[in-house]
Amino acid sequence: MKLIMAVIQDKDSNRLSDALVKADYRATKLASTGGFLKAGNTTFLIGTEDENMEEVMSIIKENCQSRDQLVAPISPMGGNADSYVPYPVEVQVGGATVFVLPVEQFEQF
Ligand code: 2BA
Ligand code: 2BA
Repeated sequence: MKLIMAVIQDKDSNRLSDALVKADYRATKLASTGGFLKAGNTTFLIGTEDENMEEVMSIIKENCQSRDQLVAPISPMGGNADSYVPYPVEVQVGGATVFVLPVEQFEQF
């Protein structure tokens, strides 16, 4: 068994959970925050058997898209003025950042 941890954009989270339920996969959604943008994102935990990995990965790929996002300039107040960027910078936020972990034990009580 594997545990898939997928960090995705909030905009894709309903679509992904609907697709997972439709394909009969179980998942847990956690509200999370990106360390860089400091904006909300969604982390999915999906526990599933090894043989389903490929299908789950393609469901994630199909339902999550990458987007460009503007990062607002950070005020130099109290910080280092040398690193101050006075204009918004665009970064590409990926559709999904996925980690796969082996599951040692799975119980439901
Ligand atoms: P349980 O199987 O006891 O699961 C309770 C909660 O535990 C789930 O909430 C989910 O957040 C998490 N969970 C369970 N299995 C998981 C896994 N393999 N990976 C990640 N998280 C897992 P919900 O998703 O709201 O489900 C509530 C109850 O609805 C479930 O109780 C189950 O009896 C039923 N259920 C969930 N998904 C289903 C599906 N695709 N088809 C039929 N029944 C489903
Ligand atoms: P954030 O940390 O808010 O990052 C959003 C996007 O900003 C990233 O997209 C990347 O394009 C850019 N970025 C992040 N850190 C950067 C840095 N130090 N310098 C320059 N640009 C940077 P993604 O790479 O697609 O990541 C989307 C979200 O996935 C991240 O949101 C974070 O929550 C999570 N993530 C990505 N890589 C991770 C990792 N190795 N471990 C844990 N979480 C990760």
